[in-house]
Amino acid sequence: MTKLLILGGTTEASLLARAVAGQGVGAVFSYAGRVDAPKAQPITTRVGGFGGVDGFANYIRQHNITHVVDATHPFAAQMSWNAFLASESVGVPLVALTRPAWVAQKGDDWEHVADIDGAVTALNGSARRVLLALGKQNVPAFSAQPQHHYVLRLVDEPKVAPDLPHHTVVVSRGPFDLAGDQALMRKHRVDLVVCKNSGGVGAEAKLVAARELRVPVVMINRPKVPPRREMATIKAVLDWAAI
Ligand code: 3Y8
Ligand code: NAP
Repeated sequence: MTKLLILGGTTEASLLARAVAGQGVGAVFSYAGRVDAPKAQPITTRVGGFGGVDGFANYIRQHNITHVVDATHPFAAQMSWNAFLASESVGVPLVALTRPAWVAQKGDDWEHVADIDGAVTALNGSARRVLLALGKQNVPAFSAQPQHHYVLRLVDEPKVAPDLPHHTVVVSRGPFDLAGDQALMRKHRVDLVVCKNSGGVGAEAKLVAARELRVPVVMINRPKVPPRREMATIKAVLDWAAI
């Protein structure tokens, strides 16, 4: 009896959940619980951590999971490593539903950095107007560069005011579109974008807007993920799980 566990939090994960719903197979969608009101899914949904590798292994045993689909964001590396190690130890097959990294195109002005610290260092120098599209967890690191005016795009209204002397909070959840991101960057006179190389379409609009407005981008490269089987399409995942 097939029972899928989908590790979610991305556009692709939601599309997979929609494709699986109504197919007569067991399926559970999992969120970390990072935002106040995660998007509703058409299948059973759980919210919150599993409790590390052991917690994950116990979960898939206790809930008779037969297939794990890691459809988390490319930067959710800890979750991906935990799921990979736990699934291996329990002997349950796992695939990752991934999306290719973005590649700079003609007209792009990108500086690649290895991680958040690299992005902070890249902001050395005189005051700029920086669109920080990284979510709330990564904002504190930028207090090391207080000279800039930051436009902080966040999913939820911050409970505590960000520790940045000059900032504007924009509460907005993606997926984002070009017109909206062009308007945002014009309204706030953004002259630098800092973002993660997330790939996919839900966060891409700011890169197209930056290209058109000739705004440079500090692009944070992806962290290392486990050597798991990866698939790029929902059909490939459904075929793999024989759904
Ligand atoms: C809780 C669940 C769907 C999924 C939609 C995608 C697209 C819109 C773009 C910018 C970049 C950012 C951020 C972003 C995008 C999609 C996708 C994506 C980037 C939700 C969601 C959850 C999260 C968690 C959140 C992080 C944050 C990252 C905001 C739902 C809306 C910056 C990543 O406030 C916080 O603490 C936010 C935390 C993890 C990165 C971070 O490290 O802070 N995502 N985002 C998931 C959970 O609890 O398990 O409500 O939909 C999902 C989506 N966010 O079904 O349509 O596919 O990636 N999410 C980044 O890419 O850089 C915004 O602003 O331009
Ligand atoms: P992370 O750093 O890789 O994971 C930290 C811990 O959060 C994990 O060890 C696990 O806790 C828990 N966790 C993460 N994803 C989970 C999930 N889908 N279901 C249950 N528990 C989960 O993760 P993150 O970067 O904070 O991402 C959290 C969520 O936001 C994920 O769903 C991810 O897809 C989504 N997201 C992240 C980003 C991003 O930029 N990181 C962007 C868009 C969406 P335990 O160890 O207790 O099991």
